[in-house]
Amino acid sequence: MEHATNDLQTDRCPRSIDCGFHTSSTENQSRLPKLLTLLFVFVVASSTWASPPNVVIILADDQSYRDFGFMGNAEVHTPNLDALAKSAARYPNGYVPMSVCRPSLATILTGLYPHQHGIHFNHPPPGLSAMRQLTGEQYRNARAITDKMVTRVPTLPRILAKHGYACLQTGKHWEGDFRTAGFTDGMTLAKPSNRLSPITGTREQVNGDWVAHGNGDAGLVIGRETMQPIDTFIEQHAGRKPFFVWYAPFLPHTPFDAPPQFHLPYANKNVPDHLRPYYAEINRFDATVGHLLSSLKQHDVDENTLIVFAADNGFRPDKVAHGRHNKRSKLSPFEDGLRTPILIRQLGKTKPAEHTNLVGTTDLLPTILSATGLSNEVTSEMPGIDLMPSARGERELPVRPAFGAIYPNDATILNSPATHVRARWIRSGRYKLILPGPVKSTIAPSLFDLQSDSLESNNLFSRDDQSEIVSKLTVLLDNWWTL
Ligand SMILES: [Ca+2]
Repeated sequence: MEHATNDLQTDRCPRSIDCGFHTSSTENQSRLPKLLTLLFVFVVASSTWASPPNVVIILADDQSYRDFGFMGNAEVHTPNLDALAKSAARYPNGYVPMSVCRPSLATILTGLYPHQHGIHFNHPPPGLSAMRQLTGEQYRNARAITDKMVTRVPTLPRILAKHGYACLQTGKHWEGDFRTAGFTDGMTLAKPSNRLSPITGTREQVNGDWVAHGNGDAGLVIGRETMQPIDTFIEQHAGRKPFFVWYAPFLPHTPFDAPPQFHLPYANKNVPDHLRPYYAEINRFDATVGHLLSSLKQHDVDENTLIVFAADNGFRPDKVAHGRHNKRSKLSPFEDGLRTPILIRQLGKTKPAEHTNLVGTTDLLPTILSATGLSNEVTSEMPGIDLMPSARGERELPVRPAFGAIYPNDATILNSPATHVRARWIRSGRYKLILPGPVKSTIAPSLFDLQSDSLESNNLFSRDDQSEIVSKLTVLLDNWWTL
């Protein structure tokens, strides 16, 4: 783990209080006048009570909304996530705007839709296949151009760091070095790691040069091989300085190589073969969530830590090629790609309850800034809302549609999201409309009634009796973003 040289060194805790915390003892206190002791206790207690919460974002990488125990899946083994959900404000109808890693993660970092932050692709021009022909230096340069896009807009870690938070990046991170997005500490360095592997994000070009694929390089071992950087970071800052942990492990993402113990819960269950490796990887991810929550408890910060959970996009294995996503999940406009449960928990503040109105990952940044007392950093460009009033049980969620757009994995040119769009989608209430174009694709104009057809198998788009709904949703979609 590296530490940014421009890290804010200032401790938010006033020096006098900080000294008191670390040097006070029963013997010393007994020599103090009683009034001074009481004053001291009062000041320390007030400081502890008023200290801003730590923030931990836990992100599943490639997991369908329906592959969690708490979302009703009786086969998949997710005891730690289920326990977290039970104690959290639960939003089962959450959406990401685009069903692939980089644009979705950039939305969580910025609170903006991909057409706003501009990072609507995983790979910059000329695209991944063509980039494999480049030398290592050429590849690095091609990626570096888009690494800088995230510096053009406010980001959650940059805002939190400005207000005195230590901000740790681990796992998936597509925006180059962790410092680019504003983290003060991190694992991803935008350079090849020490071995070739998907789980080090390091691969070999056609000419033999090693390159960082771009999805997190050395940071991708978090969860898969170690949790030490997070444990060390929590230990370093717990009770001393507010901290933010970005935990976005390369899990349950392929490669599906979970050790045997993560297959055991499925040994006697009737799980289809194509789901078993994926379910084992989910169990493995779940165990790391348990580790992280235990670490917070062990350092006595679980009470003053806001935990936010979501998936960056959905995934469901192809029935033949088990390591590949099927056509209706990742990169698609269907529920298995776009929908995710969202969990929000701050013990003593939020209430365990389910909120079924639609929410999105665009809401996470305003929510976290609200919980940390920094709502004044929310800009008028950010479309999301603060979910904390609903999470605290103070207010019902407003009824809103969810929107997004589907783009190809590769960008052909930069700063032109509209020319890449394969389809736009809207969910409003029980209905979902998908409108293809302008880029030619196999996506058909579609209208689904998700209340009666959760698997989106019955396309109502051409039915005469549905034309009014299609018109209404088209207007809403055009008002959201006209191409
Ligand atoms: Ca992903």
